Amino acid sequence: MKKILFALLFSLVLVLAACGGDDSESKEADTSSDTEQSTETATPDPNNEVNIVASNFEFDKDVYAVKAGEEVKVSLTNDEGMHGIIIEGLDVTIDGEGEATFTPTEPGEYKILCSIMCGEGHGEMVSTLVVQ
Ligand SMILES: [Cu+2]
Repeated sequence: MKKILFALLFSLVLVLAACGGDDSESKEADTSSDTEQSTETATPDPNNEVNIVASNFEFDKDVYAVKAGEEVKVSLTNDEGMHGIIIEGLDVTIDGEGEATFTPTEPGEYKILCSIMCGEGHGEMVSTLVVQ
């Protein structure tokens, strides 16, 4: 009889331990999303040769930076799927893979969006071009 009681207690401990494990997993997921947000705000050094690589459904960087008053060459490569770019406010469009050149004059932040309806994640394809 004692053996059965011990077995019951032991299985109860196992169930409690399993619940505790689930809690710590969800906490880990929260902290990883925090670190993602902090990298989004960092602005890289300006480079007027911008190579953007698109995949399903994001561009390879959250922020690209260029210098104002100098010619900028943007190229787009599709690593996965079929995407294009529109840079809002700068009249720059690349549909599919290709290049475009332009000279930004106004410093500021411009949105880079996907120009091709590529699927479910299309609306999430947003990056920023910082003109310094
Ligand atoms: Cu798209």
